[in-house]
Amino acid sequence: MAAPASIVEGFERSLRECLSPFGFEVQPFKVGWYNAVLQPSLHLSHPEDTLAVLVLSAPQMFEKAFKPFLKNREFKNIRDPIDECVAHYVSRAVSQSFPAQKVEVSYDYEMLPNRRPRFLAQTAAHAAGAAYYYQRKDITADPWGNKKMYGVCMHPRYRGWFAIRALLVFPGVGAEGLVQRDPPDCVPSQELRIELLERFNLRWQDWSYRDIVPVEERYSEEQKTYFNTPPADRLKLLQESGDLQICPSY
Ligand code: B12
Repeated sequence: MAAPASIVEGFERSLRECLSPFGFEVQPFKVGWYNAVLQPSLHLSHPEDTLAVLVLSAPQMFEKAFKPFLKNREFKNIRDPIDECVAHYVSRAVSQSFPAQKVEVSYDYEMLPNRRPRFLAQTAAHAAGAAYYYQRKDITADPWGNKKMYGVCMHPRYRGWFAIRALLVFPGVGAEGLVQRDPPDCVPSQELRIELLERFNLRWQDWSYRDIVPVEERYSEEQKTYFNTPPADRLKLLQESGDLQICPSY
């Protein structure tokens, strides 16, 4: 069913109002834009005009959402604290904004039974116009031979200092009024694209791929320390900094 442009704008506005104070960005798009670049086995099984919204985390998410989320909370069966935090804010935004609307929510870390991701976050970011996805095939003469080189998205403001967190699909809501725009190409030269893919694949731990071009905002030192800590030690780090109380039964 085609929804008037004002309804789609209203959906986007309510989500933005719920999520942007916590350091998230939302970007609406049509399922068909995503499906158009993928083989049928990877398609989202909805009509091409169906409204979808991509949720990204900006650098401030750590301070605005994650740290307050941890305070006064006791964890029992904790998985990944960041994943739990994102799921908390996204599901609350969905239930507050759309109490009577069916919304399918997928997170970046969720896998299907065939071990494929539930959605390809980078392809969605590019198709939605949110962040340019630089792939090996965008480079005319690459120097890598048979080596597997993964692609990387660059955000127009945060460059590499962001993550793609969730996909919302609104079954039955048509978004005919949306117009597809290319994401800004902030790494236009071949030399820089080669350097970007090398940094992302060969030394992503030094963070330098995120700064390949000048950036407005980065992760704080505290956030970098958190992500530099092996996942198994992160709970201990949060406890030591006083940000998290662990439930004694854990
Ligand atoms: C599995 C996975 C990994 C695996 C494998 C990586 C891979 N790309 O396959 C491993 C463990 C190695 C990994 C590592 C990392 N990862 Co990882 N990973 C993922 C995950 C969960 C799925 C990626 C995947 O399987 N893709 C499947 C492959 C086949 O897709 P593809 O290569 O893009 O191919 C498709 C496109 O080419 C498309 N296509 C074809 N033609 C066209 C044309 C156009 C125009 C477009 C847009 C698309 C398109 O069709 C192909 C499929 O048929 C995603 C989250 C997600 N849900 O997507 C995060 C993700 C890609 N990882 C991410 C990151 C940051 C990392 C790490 C830096 C570690 C970290 N988390 O900090 C490292 C860096 C890589 C490295 N050097 O090791 C980020 C990337 C963010 C960004 N700016 O791009 C993501 C998006 C997670 C997130 N929450 O933001 N990762």
